[in-house]
Amino acid sequence: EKVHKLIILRHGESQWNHENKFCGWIDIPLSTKGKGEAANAGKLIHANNLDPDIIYTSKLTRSIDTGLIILQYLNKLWIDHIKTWRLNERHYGQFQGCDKYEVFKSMNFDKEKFQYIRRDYHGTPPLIEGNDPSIDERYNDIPNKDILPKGESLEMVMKRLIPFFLSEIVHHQLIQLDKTVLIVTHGSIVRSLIKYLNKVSDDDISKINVPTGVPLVFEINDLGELVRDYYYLDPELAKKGMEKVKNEGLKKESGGKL
Ligand code: DG2
Repeated sequence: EKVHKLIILRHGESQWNHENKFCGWIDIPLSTKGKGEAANAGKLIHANNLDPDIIYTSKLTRSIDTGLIILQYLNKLWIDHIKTWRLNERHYGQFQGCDKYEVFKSMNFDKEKFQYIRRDYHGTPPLIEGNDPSIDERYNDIPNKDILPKGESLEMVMKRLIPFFLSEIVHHQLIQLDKTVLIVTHGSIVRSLIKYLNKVSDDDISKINVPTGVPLVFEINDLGELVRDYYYLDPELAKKGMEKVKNEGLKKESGGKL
């Protein structure tokens, strides 16, 4: 049986991950730590003899930059690079730019309500009304801007992501062209891809958190199915990162100013 390798990761820590702020479609760069995490991801990919033929990123700098740092490490900056809004982070609506702890506070410290918005399959942030400054000229190639979101649940993310992922990445690049594909994207996109490929239920997906900068590998057959469980290239590091992400916003202390 032919096995196709798909490497997926969330970008390294962004400046706003560091400062505990909801980012979504706002274009915030990597932190210094995030750049280090990206280089480490390159090292892990190289050490595991994985050799991407093509890279997909979102249209956001933190994902693009992580991808380029990895390719630089692999000496493969020359491979094809596709940037698409379909791999953009979940749009966080009116929470974009807000401090996570402040949002938690505005919910009267109701942990369930806060985690519902962050992690439930159906949890939707309040939508942006009127002009959305995070939708700028980088999306000018999209003929009908009305298809772009104003705030999304994970369910909404999957509707705009999975058909593209299946036809373009799985069936075309991985299976038909037999390429090893590297996808550098965001937390909610990695959760969506795990949910889809591993057939995780709507309830169980709320428990899955994705660390920054640790590559996951999916081995896929000619039918587009997983041939074994997906795995993190550094499971220990991934576990630490997941715990950190899970508890974000619940405490006032943070890496930056509030
Ligand atoms: C984070 C996710 O996404 O935040 O939009 O702030 O860093 O992967 O682009 P990133 C954001 P949480 O849902 O984990 O709070």
